[in-house]
Amino acid sequence: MSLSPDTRVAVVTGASSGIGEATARTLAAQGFHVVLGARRLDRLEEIAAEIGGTALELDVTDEDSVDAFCAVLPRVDVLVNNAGGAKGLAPVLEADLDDWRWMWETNVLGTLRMTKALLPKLIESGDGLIVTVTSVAAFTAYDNGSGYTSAKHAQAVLHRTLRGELLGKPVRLTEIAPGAVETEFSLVRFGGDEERAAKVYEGITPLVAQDIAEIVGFVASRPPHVNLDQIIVKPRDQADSGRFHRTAQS
Ligand code: 8X3
Repeated sequence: MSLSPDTRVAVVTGASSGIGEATARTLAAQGFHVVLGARRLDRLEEIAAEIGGTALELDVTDEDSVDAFCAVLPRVDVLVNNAGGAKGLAPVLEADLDDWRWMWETNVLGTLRMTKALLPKLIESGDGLIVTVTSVAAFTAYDNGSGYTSAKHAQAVLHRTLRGELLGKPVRLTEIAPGAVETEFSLVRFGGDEERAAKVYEGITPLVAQDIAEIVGFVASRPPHVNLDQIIVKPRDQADSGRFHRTAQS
């Protein structure tokens, strides 16, 4: 990857759709060279071509994949830890260990792997920024959601810990905790069941990926001394995880 030395580089994980894709587009429009990482390379390449970025295959659950991805980055100014998600909705008694493993691998260890690998470059940039997309599930526990809520709590605590550990270093840290955003999130959670996924957003006006991307863009365009620590963002129709005002559907 050959870039002019003053080109600022933003890395976005999970960039092939949803919040990741919208964030990649927003940061590119702000002048960053965006490196998009995800497993679906075809889709990633299309987006990268449209925004003048670079598409690189990335599986945040795989150490070798993370190493290969990070090795080719000449510099990193912004890291957006967006890869992750939920699988299943089950009481603890019926917890599916494979679903838990997937959620902890993607949300928690994925964020750890990427952050660990890129911290030296973020520090070296002189004004690094790490944005971690957690969830309202990082603040509450809800019935049948323990795999996801525990993973999001852990991911958030990892991110929040860095705020203290990096004091004195030129790196800012922002946690964005969205509520209901209509993306592939629920489709993944319910194993591709479109009807069940659509019900999550029925009768409400959910957030869309662009709403979150614009917040990342705002955060990334603040001057170096301004650190937005935590941003919780929900649809007006949502008071908390699982607590919505829904209008009746005809
Ligand atoms: C997902 C948030 O409110 O849709 O991260 O469960 S919510």
